[in-house]
Amino acid sequence: MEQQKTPGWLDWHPAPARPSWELPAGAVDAHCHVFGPGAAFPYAPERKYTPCDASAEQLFALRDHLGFDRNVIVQATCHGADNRALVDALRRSGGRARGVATVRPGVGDAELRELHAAGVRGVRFNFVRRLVDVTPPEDLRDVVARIAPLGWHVVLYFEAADLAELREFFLSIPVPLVVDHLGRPDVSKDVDGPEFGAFLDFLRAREDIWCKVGCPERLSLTGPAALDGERDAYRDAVPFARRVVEEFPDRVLWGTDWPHPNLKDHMPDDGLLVDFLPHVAPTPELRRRLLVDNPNRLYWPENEGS
Ligand code: 0GY
Repeated sequence: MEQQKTPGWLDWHPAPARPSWELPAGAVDAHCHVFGPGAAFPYAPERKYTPCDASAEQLFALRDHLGFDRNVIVQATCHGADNRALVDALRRSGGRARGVATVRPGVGDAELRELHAAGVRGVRFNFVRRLVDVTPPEDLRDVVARIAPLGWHVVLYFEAADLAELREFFLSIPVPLVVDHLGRPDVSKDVDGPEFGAFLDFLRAREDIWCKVGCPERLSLTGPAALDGERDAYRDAVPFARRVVEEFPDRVLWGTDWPHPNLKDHMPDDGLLVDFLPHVAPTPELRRRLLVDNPNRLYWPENEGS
């Protein structure tokens, strides 16, 4: 049976611009998703939204159009812990995509080995209540114990206001951590204020905490939207991302977040999102680390030094 999209759902941009600058060779889109297609990979019964389809082929066409070499595909909550669409996309990528899965406590070693063989290198723990029923930390510790021997990391999705409560648990996780979307700061607040200061302190607490600095379209309150040729979009989000890139240049990652689940206001042009990047990583050196060196070190370490 066809699954109806959530009312008001915004579909991904059908004709993104080509970026106005050329990405460095080996650039990785380190945060993107596939949705279904629902007819082949039905959305999970426990999902909080039903998206439009966004297939692996469509993701790889965008990759080529924007000038990326590789993708890191993150399991979206609309697929729950059913990683079949993700695994299918990884297998179709010919080694040019790695994945971050969602698994349940008690996941078996055989399933983890199969995910690893497909290219999964991490699991995502989501603390955003509009997206998931949050799993208690003690159950997540069980997952960490199972993935640690595989050399995987944990991707954390949380909102800034929840960091104080979660910080101790996060710092007790004995594998590398990757924070989604700058820890979702409230960008109407001061970049030098206590809330973002607490986030920077968290990043300083361990040298194996990485941070994704994309998604200005989710964080910005002022716009303007990355549409119709706008090359100076989302100005209010810039200082937050730039602060992290400049202090932690060797552990930042960037991704398009295509196909942009749950945007309410507008659907950005992905080419213009790439054009936004030099605002947060202003030099070619910073951009090379952000787009090439860092994601390759984390997701394709076997290529290091080759
Ligand atoms: C993102 C952000 C969101 C959704 C998901 O897995 C998801 O459903 O990640 C969101 O709604 O903020 O990273 O795509």
